[in-house]
Amino acid sequence: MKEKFYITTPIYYPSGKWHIGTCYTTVVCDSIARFKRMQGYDVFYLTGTDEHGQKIEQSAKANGISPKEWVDKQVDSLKKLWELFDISYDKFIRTTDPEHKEQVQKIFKRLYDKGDIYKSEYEGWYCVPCESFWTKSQLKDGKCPDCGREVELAKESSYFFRLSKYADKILKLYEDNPCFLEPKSRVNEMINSFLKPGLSDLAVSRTSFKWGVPVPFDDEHVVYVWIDALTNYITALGYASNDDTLYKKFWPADVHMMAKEIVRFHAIIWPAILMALDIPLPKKVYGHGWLLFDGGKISKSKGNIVDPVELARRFGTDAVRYYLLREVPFGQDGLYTNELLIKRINTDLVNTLGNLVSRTEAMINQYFNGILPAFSEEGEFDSDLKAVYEGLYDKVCKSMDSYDVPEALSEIFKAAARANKYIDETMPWVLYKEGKTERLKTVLYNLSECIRILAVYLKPYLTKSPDKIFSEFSVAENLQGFDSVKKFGALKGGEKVIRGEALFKRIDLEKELKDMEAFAEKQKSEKKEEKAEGTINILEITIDEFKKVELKVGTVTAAEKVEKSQKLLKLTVEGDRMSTIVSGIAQYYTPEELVGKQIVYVANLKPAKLCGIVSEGMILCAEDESGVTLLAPLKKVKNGSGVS
Ligand code: ME8
Repeated sequence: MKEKFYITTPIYYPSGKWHIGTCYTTVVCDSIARFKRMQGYDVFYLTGTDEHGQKIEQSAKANGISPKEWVDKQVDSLKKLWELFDISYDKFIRTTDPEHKEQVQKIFKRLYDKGDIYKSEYEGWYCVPCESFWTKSQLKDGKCPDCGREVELAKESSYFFRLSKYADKILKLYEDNPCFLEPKSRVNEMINSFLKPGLSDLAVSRTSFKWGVPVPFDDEHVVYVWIDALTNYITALGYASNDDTLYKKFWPADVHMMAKEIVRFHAIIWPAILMALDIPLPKKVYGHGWLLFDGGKISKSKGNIVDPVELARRFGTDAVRYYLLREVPFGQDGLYTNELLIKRINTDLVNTLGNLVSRTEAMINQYFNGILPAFSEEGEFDSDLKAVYEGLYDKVCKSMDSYDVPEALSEIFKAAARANKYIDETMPWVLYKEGKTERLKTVLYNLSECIRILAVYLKPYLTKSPDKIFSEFSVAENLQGFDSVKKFGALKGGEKVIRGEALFKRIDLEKELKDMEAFAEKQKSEKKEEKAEGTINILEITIDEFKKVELKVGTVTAAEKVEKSQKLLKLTVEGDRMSTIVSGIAQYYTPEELVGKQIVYVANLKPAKLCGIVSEGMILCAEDESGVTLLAPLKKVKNGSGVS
């Protein structure tokens, strides 16, 4: 029976803004899944989407559609992206799948019945975009430590998971099983930042929004993100369903792969949930680094988006996949820049691989009419070349066993470079000139065999080029797998070799960079326009909502600059009562200009302190590129008149 291998990506939030960073884990996992399949494993590769929560509910509302319609649209676009990048997942789970919802309810009930979930009250600082509660000490300058936005103090009735009970067990898990969490640096981070300070019980339900899996025995609550999301790794296999065949076959997972920001959930909360359910733990949690862009994580919240579809359109999916897999030192952060991408393509794919293939094809066509000669006579440099290729399997497997994809690729490209060196060493054109035909045959045979072997090794990483190579060198199907690469010399000779188009086209760095920059600028301005148009939709409010805003006309009776501020003026406004209003219009009006003027202001705004002054309202202004101008009635009206 085949050995099984179960690998997962995180399930992605259907934000609709997919960027090159989003693709990272999925492409890495895809290459591992493909590699394992080639090794003969029975592989199950799971990915999917995490579709519940307040943020989704809000996005859908802002776009005037139901949450389900919103997520359907986003999931559709994500699936198209995975198709474009040839992602060979075996299942795409959605947390809105009816089966998943039922399974989550069963799991929640099981944990509740066991006493590992209990009801209490939660208070904390809540960041809406991140859907995260933070303790005061976790806040950064009073703001969300993840995205830097405002947080609000929130309190609500909640069900809690007894996470605290599992702290020692998790520590023991790391001790007994040093390979459970990798890279090793993440273990120290978990111990020092979370386990040692002590774990608090975890709020696992919410009443503040409705878009989630209902707690089966309490209508007021929906299951909050982590129990709903993390359990996807077992519900996808049918755990707690009528058919758990896949669960029995594939659980425990061989590896959960994700970026470092969610390691805590996978290396602490997830094992604790599994311990509480009394089921085996995954063999490994791997927290890789981030793909960085302009010094920050490419992140949906921060808006630094690099469009993977556009990159694939320009350079092809093989090139983008290769960049992702090769450039980021595994486990560490890596940088994305247009320049690095182009240089990688030109250096490795064009110079090393592409050149080797096109030179060899050209020589076989020129010297032997496009028919691969058979191996003829052994010569200098051959044994060294063979040794490199025969030693490759162990090296690549060793790297892939530790999921070090860049290292595996580095080994493969070292072998490609060795073959290029062999051309320089043997100088086939000189052999041809000197009529050393037998030696020339061997050299071209050896080069073709190297190319075949390289194509086999590249199959998990590049999904198009290896097939092109096989077809150009007429490589039989039984010579396209790992069985055929451990020993050099499987090609027979006599195969037809055609001169194909270049596998990868050389990119003019400067020209392409300029073009990419111009494109990015254009995209940025189009996005701004879209946003502006979108704002009209997003800000739709009902008449009743509008009526809540009390707009009044008042006269500015006094005005002065606010000390220590360039922008603020303190105004005394006489409406139906006297109000102090601090307004950011000092760049546009002097205090003197304002006194005696009638203006329109919001009279029922919650007072707020600005530079130590309590402001009781807000002046209305119009704003365009030329600056700001106050709004006023066209003729003088009674102070305190309403505006409708
Ligand atoms: O966190 N570099 O979903 P998410 C590398 N739904 N990887 C990146 C990346 C970058 N710049 N940006 C995103 C969630 N990723 C939860 C997960 S799992 C039970 C629930 C990848 O859409 C990386 O794998 O925010 C990261 O962990 C994941 O996207 C986060 O995706």
